[in-house]
Order: sequence, then structure tokens, then C-alpha cells
Amino acid sequence: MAAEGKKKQILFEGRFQKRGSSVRTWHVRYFKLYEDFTFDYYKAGKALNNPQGSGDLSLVKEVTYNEQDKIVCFETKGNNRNWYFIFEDKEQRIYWMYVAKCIIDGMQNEIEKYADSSNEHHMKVVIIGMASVGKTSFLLKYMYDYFEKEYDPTLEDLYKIKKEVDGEKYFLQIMDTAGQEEFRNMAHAHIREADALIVCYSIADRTSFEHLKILNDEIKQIREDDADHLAVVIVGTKVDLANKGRREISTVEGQRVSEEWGCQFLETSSIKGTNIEEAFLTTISYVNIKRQEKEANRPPENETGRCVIS
Ligand SMILES: Nc1nc2c(ncn2[C@@H]2O[C@H](COP(=O)(O)OP(=O)(O)OP(=O)(O)O)[C@@H](O)[C@H]2O)c(=O)[nH]1
Ligand SMILES: [Mg+2]
Repeated sequence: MAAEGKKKQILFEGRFQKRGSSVRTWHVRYFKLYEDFTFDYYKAGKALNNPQGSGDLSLVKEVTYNEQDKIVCFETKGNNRNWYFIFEDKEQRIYWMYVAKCIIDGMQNEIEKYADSSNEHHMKVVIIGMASVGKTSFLLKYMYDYFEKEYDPTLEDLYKIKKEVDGEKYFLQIMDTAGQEEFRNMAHAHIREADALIVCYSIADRTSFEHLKILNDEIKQIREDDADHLAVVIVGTKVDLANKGRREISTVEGQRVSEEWGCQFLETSSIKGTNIEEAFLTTISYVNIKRQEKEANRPPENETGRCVIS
């Protein structure tokens, strides 16, 4: 059994099945996950002081996409057996996938970094673009190195991540918005608050590219005089489809539009991982530039608000 009294416990309901079992039966259990990645599990409905077994997530070997169950799981060892752990709740599943990835990559320090909040630059990033261009996929690839084939339309999801770039700490709050027409207005409040906008179109869908014009008008309207302080990055998604003869927008067209907007531009693929990290690095450094510009344009302190008595 995992030692009691550790600082942080996370309790959740999960399902598991035995590896290699011919009968695909899922067992419901409660899990207590501890900060050191050990866990106890309990039979559903039973007292949570009497674990049925325990395990160690640091023995995680791989992250698997289970085609048959259309669900993400990762494999680990519990009580001398191999298990598939399945999380019912999307957020928990994704968080633990992140933890699992950290372990796999030997990046325990990434997790420690997660807890330390001193000297951080805060940035609000909002991702917009037409429905199904791949906004969520782009974000999940960045956050968890994870790709989902199935399309699940977004209403609104906020993600938080800490990153260290060139020795500076950043705390990014990234808002994934709805591309579907009827929910698009929900994004307006976030656009008003944003430090950066990542504006997506699909290189395999001309309609989504033409939609950029509508988005540009919206941004100008929402930010009015403040648009100069907004870091905008245009992202042409699904660049892997170019190899399948499905490109409808050339790179040059994308570049041209970004020049018109006076913003940054990249083409990405969430399947292949192309330019995903780069897109966020570009966003972070562009926000830094915009902040410096804003700072430089600000009148010196002693010349503002000074009351002159004559
Ligand atoms: N080939 C390819 N398909 C992708 C890529 N990114 C996303 N997709 C697929 O495109 C579909 C839509 O992706 P989402 O990320 O859900 O799109 P979205 O922009 O978030 O859509 P809304 O939430 O409705 O606005 C899904 O089936 C994805 O698997 C990519 O880089 N390459
Ligand atoms: Mg989405």
C-alpha cells in the first residue's frame, strides 16, 4: 500500500481492465493518486480506508490510444500485474496523461515547476478560427503531446500551463474557443482581455482561410484603439494534408495575409507535431515585444498626472 500522509492526494473514479484479457470487461474503482505517483485503489462503494491494491505510476511505460474503446489510457503496473487505466473525466484524464508524459520523459522537474509560481510572466492567449480547423487539436498537442482523431466541437475550455523560455518563467492561460457560428460570440470577452490571439485556418479548407477576414473585422471592432498591443499569430493548421494533395491555401497566401495584418505566421500539423512548440514560442516572444513597445510608448511617470499650480 502507498504510504499515507503524503502532501497531496487526488481521488477519482476510474475504470480498468486486465491486460490481454480476452473478455473486455471494465471494472470501476476509486483511485487515490499521491504526489509521488504511487496510488491505492478501492472497490466502488467500499470504505476509502481499506484499499484493494496499490501501484506505482512511475512504472508507466507507454501512452496508448485504444482504438476499440475510442478512449485514451495509459498502461502501468499494479500489484505485479499490468493494467490499463481509463479516466472517465476528460480533465483528469488529460492531467494524468501529462503527469505520465513527465514520468516517461524523465521530466519530474516539470511537475515541480508546476507548483512554483514566483517570478512568472502571465499571458492570456486566445485561440480562434472557424469550426473544425483544428484549434483544440493544436492546443492538446502542445499541452500533452496528444492527438485526437475524433472531432468533438468545443464550447469553451481554459487551459493553464507553465513554461520556461530563455530562463524566464511564463504562466500561460490559454482559452480554446468555439468555432461553431452559434457560439462564436462567447469568445468576444476573451478577445477583449487577451495578450495574444492565435488565429487558425486549415490549409486544406479555403472557407476557413476566407473566414480570416471576418475574424480580423471582429478583432478590430473588439479591441478598437488597443489592437496595436495585441500579439496576433496566424496559424495554418493541418499542413500534413499537403502531402496528400489536399492543400488549398499556399504558404505564400498565408504569408501575404499575415503581412497585411502585420502579424506572425506559421503552418502547423498536430498529427505530426510540426511547428507546434514553435507557434507558442513565437506567441510568447511576440507578447514580450508588444509589452516592450507599450512600455516604450508610455509617457514617463513624472510627466503624467502632475498637478501644476501657478
Ligand atoms: N490531418 C489533420 N487533421 C487534424 C489536424 N488537427 C486536427 N485535425 C482533425 O480535425 C478535426 C477537428 O479538429 P478540432 O481540433 O476538434 O477542431 P476545432 O477547431 O477545435 O473545432 P471547434 O472546437 O468546433 O471550433 C478533428 O477530427 C481532428 O482530428 C492536423 O494537424 N492534421
Ligand atoms: Mg475545438
